[in-house]
Amino acid sequence: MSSFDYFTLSEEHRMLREAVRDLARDRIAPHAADVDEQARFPQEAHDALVANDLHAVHVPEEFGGAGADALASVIVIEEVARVCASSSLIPAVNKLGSLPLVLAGSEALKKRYLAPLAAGDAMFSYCLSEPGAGSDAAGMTTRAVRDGDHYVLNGVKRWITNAGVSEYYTVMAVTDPSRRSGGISAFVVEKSDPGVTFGAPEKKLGIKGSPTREVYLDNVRIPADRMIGDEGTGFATAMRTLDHTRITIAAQALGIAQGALDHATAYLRERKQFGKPLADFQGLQFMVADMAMKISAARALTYQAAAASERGDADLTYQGAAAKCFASDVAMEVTTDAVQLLGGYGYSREYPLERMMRDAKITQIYEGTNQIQRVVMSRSLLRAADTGKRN
Ligand code: COS
Repeated sequence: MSSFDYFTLSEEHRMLREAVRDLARDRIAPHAADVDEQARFPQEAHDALVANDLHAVHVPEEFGGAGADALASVIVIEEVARVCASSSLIPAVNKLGSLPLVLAGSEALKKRYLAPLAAGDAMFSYCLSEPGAGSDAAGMTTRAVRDGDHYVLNGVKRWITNAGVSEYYTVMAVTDPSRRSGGISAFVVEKSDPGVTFGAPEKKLGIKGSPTREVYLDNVRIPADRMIGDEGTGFATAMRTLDHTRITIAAQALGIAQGALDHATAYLRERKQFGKPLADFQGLQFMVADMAMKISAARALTYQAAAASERGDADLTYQGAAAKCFASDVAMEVTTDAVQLLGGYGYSREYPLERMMRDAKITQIYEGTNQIQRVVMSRSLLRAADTGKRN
């Protein structure tokens, strides 16, 4: 990393980066290959992140958290993803799952659920997608029916990251089927609530250390005060959450890409062919130059979006989508090129590049496919043009 990359970072952010980088190198990287190979939860990373208060830095101080800003979350996720993408989903999904609460929950609900998260006693997952509702999130069918002081939830949520490991779940469900997005509400569901069960772990191409399962809600009866915000506001809360957390996926993509570039440049300096290091071949020099240039652009966009998230800028929807879309495309390109640069060694599971390439792919898909990001960006831009203001 050049000094230019530090240009906009405060002393505090720079120190955070150094601390996470050291932790990732010493406590997370040594297990990354095994976590992937065994498709097992990265418990060592979890424990190291919790011990150093890096598992959910976004939780406000009043609820026992570090109260760190959006750029701090980005830095943590980027540095962890640089060595192990699966492990970076611990801080990323803790933020995704709990942000609806931070944005729209009652004080009582926040106190009850954010404190255990901040203490490292519980993780949070986010349940929006369903078997029949992926990109069309408002097409969900999970129902929440009021029954006195309770709601009764029934349905299936799919592709839920860290399901089964997390204690808490933010669940979006239909409370008024006569309306589309305006009939959706958000709830906190606990793993121990009777009627909550989990499917078998999905067999995935990458991020194998991060468990992805279905969540089954079978007559799950929860107190009505577990609703996040007012009835009918759940979809807007879910979308507002994604505006902030798509930036964490950009950070993850950025970290994966940087990790791949680091390995590739080290390899080019060491590996000799035709009597000289690969680093002396101009064709390969141009490849690493392009990779680094794209990473620098992705980092600038991601950090800028983090600043927009922190300030709550009017164009955050656009910025979050742009950062996620661009950085994830960069991660896919850079990791593919890194595999190419290492040749057979890039393709071998003895080396980390093929894992990074597999891990990069998901960043173009989750928290909204990159096609959906383009829908989000263009709507935001064209709506702004309609009303004559920049949105
Ligand atoms: N912030 C606040 N409110 C928002 C919002 C945002 N970013 N985006 C949408 N809304 C509100 C809209 O204002 C609208 O409210 P009104 O009906 O009161 O005007 C409502 O939500 C519905 O919005 P819209 O009409 O745009 O919804 P669509 O069904 O057309 O869907 C997309 C919009 C496609 C953008 C949305 O479904 C989406 O993001 N899909 C991808 C979901 C996703 O990322 N899934 C990954 C799972 S999480 S790992």
